[in-house]
Amino acid sequence: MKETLLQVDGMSCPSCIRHIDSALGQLAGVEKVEVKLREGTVLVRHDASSAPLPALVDALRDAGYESRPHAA
Ligand SMILES: [Cu+2]
Repeated sequence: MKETLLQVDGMSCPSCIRHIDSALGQLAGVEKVEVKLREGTVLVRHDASSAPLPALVDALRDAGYESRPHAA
């Protein structure tokens, strides 16, 4: 398992948390999703082989959110 911090654009309200939680949570290989609305970040605990970074980004894009790995 790997932890990836994503910077996600356009998260503005509590329903965004639910959308993002379900978009990522439905992927096989995602174990935990932690949305920080104020920071605009999402911490994802995931299996890097069954749910690699591009799969996370694609799932978020399908849900209407652009994202990228958070700059350290
Ligand atoms: Cu919202």
